[in-house]
Amino acid sequence: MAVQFHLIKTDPSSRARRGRLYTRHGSVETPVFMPVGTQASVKTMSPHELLDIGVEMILSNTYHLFLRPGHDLIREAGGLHRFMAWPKSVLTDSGGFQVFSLSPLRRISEEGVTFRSHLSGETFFLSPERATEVQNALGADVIMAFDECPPYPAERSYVEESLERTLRWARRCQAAHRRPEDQGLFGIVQGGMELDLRRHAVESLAEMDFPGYAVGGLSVGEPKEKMYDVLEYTTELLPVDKPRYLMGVGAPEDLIEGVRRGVDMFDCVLPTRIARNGTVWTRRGKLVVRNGAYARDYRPLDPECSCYTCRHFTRAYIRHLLKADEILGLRLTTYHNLYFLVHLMQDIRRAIEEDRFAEFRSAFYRTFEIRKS
Ligand code: PRF
Ligand code: ZN
Repeated sequence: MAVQFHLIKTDPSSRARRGRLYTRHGSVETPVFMPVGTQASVKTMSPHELLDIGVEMILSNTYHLFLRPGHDLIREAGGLHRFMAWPKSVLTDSGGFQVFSLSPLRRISEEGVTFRSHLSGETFFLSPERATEVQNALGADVIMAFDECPPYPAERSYVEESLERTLRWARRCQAAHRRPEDQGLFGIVQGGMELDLRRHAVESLAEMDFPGYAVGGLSVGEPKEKMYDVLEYTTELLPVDKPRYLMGVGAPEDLIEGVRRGVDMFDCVLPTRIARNGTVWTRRGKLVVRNGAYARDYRPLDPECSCYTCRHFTRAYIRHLLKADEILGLRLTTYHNLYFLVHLMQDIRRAIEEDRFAEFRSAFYRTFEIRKS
């Protein structure tokens, strides 16, 4: 079996779960946050640094690696793990979502998606079979079904039509999968904000018996309360013995709300992307270290953080690096943000183990200020 999931315990006061995912590249403690390495690199971080932070699994993208350097090259190099010298687990997203968010021109049919590369302008085609073949060549431990994520808002009739196609595509991915013994193929629940369609998606995918299930189509511009409601409804219906993965969600408060609703895995570009804009998370909320207010602030980014960045450098120094376009500035903020999320998940896991997740959540909100950005 490619991936196995063990549910260790469930929190008595919420739907939070403590588990462990086993892959060919080791075990992953869940709930887990997976940093994003879109182009076979977590921007600015070496594998050594990721290991030092405590990262156990990363995400990479089929869309980008298919276009450059190409999956044949990565297979020839010995697969994605060896190519990028990452010894732990990897998950690849299937490309459907990236085609829709990045490609300047795309046409969708029953067969698949024709699109223009955002790099060269050349025309390419991805289908369930093609996306699965590419992911088989890349060799990630977990691979994703090829899906369509409808925009928000969308007409119910479109969401319905799109979901039926995504469900047919899920079956085609399963049929095309050539490495079920060492790669786990996860199904993706779509259905927009329509609860009955979400139920239909879960029931259809559960029948296909995937080793894990992702909740897609959320965090696409809908209000947070709506996302939480649709997520809660969806996770309630998913098989309890399989891992649940909430795609593309990673703000600290969303990790807590996702875990509370039974999510085991998350990924998001947010920590690494905002870090490169000079924004970091602290126990008190967001801090824009690029701001003039920190020019003479000789405290660490987060005085309560014990990461390498916070043990050695001041806000004033990091601000200077960012203003002077020194690469080290990007590296130090990225390191801190990833450490912050990875350790938030460690704290969440311990709280679940000790039956105090509800208290942990309340304590988090007492100090973490959420502002509209
Ligand atoms: N589908 C896929 N990847 C995704 C999403 C999705 O719906 C999302 C939505 N938040 C992020 N990444 N395949
Ligand atoms: Zn820190």
